[in-house]
Amino acid sequence: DRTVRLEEYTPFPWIVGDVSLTFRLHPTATRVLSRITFANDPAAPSGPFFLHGEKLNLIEARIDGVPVSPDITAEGLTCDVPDTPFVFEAEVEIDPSGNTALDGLYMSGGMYCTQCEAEGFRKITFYPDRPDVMAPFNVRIEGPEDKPLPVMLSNGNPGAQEGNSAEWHDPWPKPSYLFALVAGDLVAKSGTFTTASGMPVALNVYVRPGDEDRCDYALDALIRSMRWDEREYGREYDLSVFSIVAVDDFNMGAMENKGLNIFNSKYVLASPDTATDVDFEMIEGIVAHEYFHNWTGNRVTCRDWFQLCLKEGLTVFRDQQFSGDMRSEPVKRIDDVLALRARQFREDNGPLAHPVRPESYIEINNFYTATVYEKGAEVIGMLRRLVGAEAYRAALDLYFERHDGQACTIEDWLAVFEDATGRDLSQFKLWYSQAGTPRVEVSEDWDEEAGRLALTFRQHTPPTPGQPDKAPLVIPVALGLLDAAGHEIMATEVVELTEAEQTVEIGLGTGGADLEAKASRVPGRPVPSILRGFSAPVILQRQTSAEERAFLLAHDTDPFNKWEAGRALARDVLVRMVTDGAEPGQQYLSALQMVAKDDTLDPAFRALALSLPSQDDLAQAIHDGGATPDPTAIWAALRRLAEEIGGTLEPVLSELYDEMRVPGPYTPDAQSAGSRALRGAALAYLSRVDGGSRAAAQFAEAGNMTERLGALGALLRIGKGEEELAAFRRRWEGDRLVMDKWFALQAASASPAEAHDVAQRLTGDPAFDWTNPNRFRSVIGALAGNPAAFHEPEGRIYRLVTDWLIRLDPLNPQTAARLTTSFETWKRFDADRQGMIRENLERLSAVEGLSRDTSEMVGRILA
Ligand code: DPP
Ligand code: ZN
Repeated sequence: DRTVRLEEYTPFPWIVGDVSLTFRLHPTATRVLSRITFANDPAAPSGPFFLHGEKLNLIEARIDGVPVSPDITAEGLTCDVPDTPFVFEAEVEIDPSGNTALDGLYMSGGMYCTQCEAEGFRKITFYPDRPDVMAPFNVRIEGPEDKPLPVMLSNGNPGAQEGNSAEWHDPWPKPSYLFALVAGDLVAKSGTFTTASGMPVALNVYVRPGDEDRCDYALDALIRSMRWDEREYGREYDLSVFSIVAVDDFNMGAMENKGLNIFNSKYVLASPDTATDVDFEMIEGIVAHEYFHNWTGNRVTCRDWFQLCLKEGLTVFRDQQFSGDMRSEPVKRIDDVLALRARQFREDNGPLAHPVRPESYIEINNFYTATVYEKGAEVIGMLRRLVGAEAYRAALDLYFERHDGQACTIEDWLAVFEDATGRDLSQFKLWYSQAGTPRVEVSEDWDEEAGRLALTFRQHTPPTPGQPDKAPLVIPVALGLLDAAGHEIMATEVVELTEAEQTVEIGLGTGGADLEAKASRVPGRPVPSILRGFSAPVILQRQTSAEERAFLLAHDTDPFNKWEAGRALARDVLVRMVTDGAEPGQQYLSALQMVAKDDTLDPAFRALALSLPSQDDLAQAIHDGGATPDPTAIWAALRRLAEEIGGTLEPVLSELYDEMRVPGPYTPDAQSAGSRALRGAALAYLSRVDGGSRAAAQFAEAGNMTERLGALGALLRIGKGEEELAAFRRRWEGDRLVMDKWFALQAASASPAEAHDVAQRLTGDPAFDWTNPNRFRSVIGALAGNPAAFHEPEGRIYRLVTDWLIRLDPLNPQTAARLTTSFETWKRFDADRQGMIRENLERLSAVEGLSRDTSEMVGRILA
């Protein structure tokens, strides 16, 4: 049993003084020479001297200069060491070319690069590869003799760079997971930044030659992030250089290595012709995220991997704040909630549910999840809402002051808030240990005579694996009140739920209630707007009429709840269409039309209001309602409703389509992107009824990728676009990132009937380079993420996805394991589908030599 448990944490018995590494690069036989000083840590319990190390060929080890013969297992090395401080040296040989797992030192497109989080450093050399061991690093890189490498980088500040070698010194103590090395034929797009205290910083975005003209946006986003962190959090950068490197083969999005961030090229490279508005926005957010880690993650790091949310939840929260500031805050909030529901609620409601701070794991790479990241960010948002913006900032100042240079826990984090605010957070802490999405049921009681509205909240969190019983949580509920004429009579107030059941009284100018309406009103029952801004990551359950939803959609002053009302209307309509064969009602269509036409609303907001709930959302809603969702029926209902909207709203949509055209050269700013999003939404509906004429014309004329891809998607969804697909391919054949879109769009829009053919065609395409994670995800991930295709009734896509996971697992366990989550909702579906899925999961789990990553995931999904 390799289960690692939070309660079993023990500190490392030695203090690492400093670390010197020399890399003699060679594609198949790189030598790594290490020199590490160790001294007993008097504060830690003693234990055997163990260094992690995997797949290392040990050439020689020495202690204080004397050769030693350590015991070596698949996991690391042990040996006898003196009681006094000593120097450990090792020379190991590793094979970067043979490293297909993309973890440790590997090669991507001829360049050397690394990924060490969470436990990749142990594949580079023997080391206490755990985040609570922090040390300054000196690195020397020697290029291959026969083929000098123009660029050789590591963390920190540059030292001597001569001939075929480069030295780097990182003065800031760091854990090994933040180590990075990059070497290859790269070119930089450079800039400078002067910190608030006047320190100049050289900025570089390194890419492969030919990609130089696609770096401007990432560089600009970096500069804005640096400025923002100074202004909003008082955090300055701390080295003379900061670099970002784009790498084509990368398991994750990006990595915050100290001073040398390494990115999946998808999140760096962008030009109007090759990247969409969504790509630009993602690049801005991820550049910011990795930069913000410099303080929340690097200067203050995690004691152990159970504390992952300490850096990730906080850093996601910070990047969300940043993007909200750079763009539209309400639109960003809606986008974040959509993503939270799509990924985290889904996770929380299935076999993979786990707390924001998990208590055990077999493979830590399996816990880089939506729960740790996105729910982790929601928990920070709630904390900020509860203590207020000023106290939040004061607590953060204290956090940095108290814990700079330390490896911390959630207890340290909460203590800072308790000390800064005097608040007791013991009940709030349950958010970190209790899995599952709380349901909050609201009922209301209106007393016309007394002028009082009583809202009764009942909270309940359903059982999750290993946690049958749940305690009540602290839930901040932001509330507002509208009168019957739609005027706001009480602006947003936050009430704190702490009990299983709690009643809040709102007086309408009567005095003595918990909350008071402040403005005068027209007579009649007022309408509450509950959970404004999505003030807590819960499922609000409230019996309301379609009339009231339409009323809130029309009048709510809170943009989130305004959107939410429309979304709920659409969901109700669709659920009834699927389960009772109902027709889309006029009420919904008129409400939608009103929002679409309302030019006082931000186009980006209107685009979101026009979008329909996802297939997956509807499956969950139907399942919650006690029925078995039929994925094909859901797909058909969505198509039917889209046709109805296209037909009924044709005049409005067609006007919008013309009106939202963005003139002039493309710019990725939020306002233009919002107009294009609304125009794209209009086009998608119109294509349902115009035979695709507008989309075909738009495709032919498009001057940017957003419009080109939007048009192509609209065509594919109505079963057209064959010529356009071919033209797109001819134009972009040589461009990996654009070809990923070509693959993904087809996989994502395949209908149940086409799914098998499309899957065969795409996986048989010579350009399906499945060993590249982005390409694998753009085909297999996109098919599995298209519920209509994935669940086609004959189970052929289940089989195909499983076959590909079996093929990928021995090469790249991390990416294979990640994609098993496609199956996490399997218990929602009918017996036939469950049977077919079970068969495939069992087949996967029976594979001989299956990775630890994938077997842990399959085991949990089947449990
Ligand atoms: N620590 C990385 C990140 O989230 C993992 N990919 O930024
Ligand atoms: Zn992160």
